[in-house]
Amino acid sequence: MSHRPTAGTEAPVACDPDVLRSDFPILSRTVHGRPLVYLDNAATTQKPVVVIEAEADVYRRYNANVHRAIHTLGEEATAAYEAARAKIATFIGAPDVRGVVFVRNATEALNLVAWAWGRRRLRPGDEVLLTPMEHHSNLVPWQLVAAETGAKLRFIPLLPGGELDQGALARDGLLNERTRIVAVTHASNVLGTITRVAEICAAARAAGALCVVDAAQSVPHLPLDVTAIGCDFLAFSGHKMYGPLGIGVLWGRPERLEETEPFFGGGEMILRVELECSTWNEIPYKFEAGTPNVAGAVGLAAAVDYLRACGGMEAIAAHEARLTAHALEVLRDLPGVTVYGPPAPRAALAAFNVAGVHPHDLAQFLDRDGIAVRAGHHCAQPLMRHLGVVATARASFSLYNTPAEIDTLRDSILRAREFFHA
Ligand code: 7TS
Repeated sequence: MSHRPTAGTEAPVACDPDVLRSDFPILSRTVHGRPLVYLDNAATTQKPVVVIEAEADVYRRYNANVHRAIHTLGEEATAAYEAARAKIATFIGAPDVRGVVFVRNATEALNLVAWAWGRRRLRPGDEVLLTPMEHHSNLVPWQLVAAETGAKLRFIPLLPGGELDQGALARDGLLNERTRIVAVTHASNVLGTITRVAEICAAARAAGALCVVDAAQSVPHLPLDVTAIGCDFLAFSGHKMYGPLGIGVLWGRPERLEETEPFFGGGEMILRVELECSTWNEIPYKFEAGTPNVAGAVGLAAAVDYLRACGGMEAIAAHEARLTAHALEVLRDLPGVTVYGPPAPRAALAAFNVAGVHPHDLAQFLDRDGIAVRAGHHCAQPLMRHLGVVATARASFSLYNTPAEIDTLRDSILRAREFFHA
């Protein structure tokens, strides 16, 4: 009997990487003659065969444009696309499927909010509250919109250990009558800091501000419920949660989406078009101009099924918490290694530096051993400056990683230290 979970399996299985690994064809390849140790999951995760097949199946059996065709293929494609939307709504605890807008990725979702809501509504003197640990995709769009509108960016400070100083919201008057938007990451892609977003959203709402959550690093790893969080908008990418590249989600509270103007104009987002003006389709279609990534959405729905079949997000989070604890212990024990970020609870990643070895050199050395980590500024340059470094290495984990892989990483780092005479 196969222990491999299949999409839609009713009885959940525990998240056991030794069993699940065989669902990921890429994990059996070698790199430079070594078994691949893939520890760059915060950049993108690998895809289980059920996701690859679900996407291919669209092209094999029912590829057609959606919401346009009367023919059978068109109807099947539309049904699968809308079923994917409903599945994702359930997965993130959204009571109303109309809140799920398909986009390309978290970056597009955040830009949509910044441009379509922010640019239209922000006025000179209004404030947008962010954190210094935002990924550039939840920072640069707000900089652009602030420059256009005269709004001001302010930042919730970090504590020395890497936690967010949420007390500063009230204590330092950061959240005040001028605050229109609070946009924060749920989980930092560098520090691993988990933000207490429900608390921030409650405070933002009480102050009359909108709350935007960048959930790119939390949706793939933690149980998450938009209703419990109480945000207005939430953004994430399919490719970081075992789904295809090029599909992502903006979830919006339906009343917020209703009041938001479209971002792109084009096919399917309209109700009626005159030569001089148009009216808009209902949400979420108002935000889905042009032919969408149908196969991507269907693949993402298969990824959601797969996460459930792997035991669900509680089991996955527990497995990844054990892995992260092991990694932190192992890395902190190594001579000359600095690990960044707070203690648990934290996201399933560890950014670190090895004294005397540039992170790019380290990543290249590790790659020769078949180990994939990321090195660089992780699209968080202000955070690098805050940490006083130009770059770090980062190992990031997922449901298919094992403690043995972290031990392989440790051994390779030790060899790198010798090689570089560090
Ligand atoms: N927000 C966070 C917190 C992220 O970590 C990332 C990507 C994004 C937004 C943007 O996601 P995208 O899918 O739109 O590109 N983070 C990373 C990373 O840490 N390494 O590569 C991409």
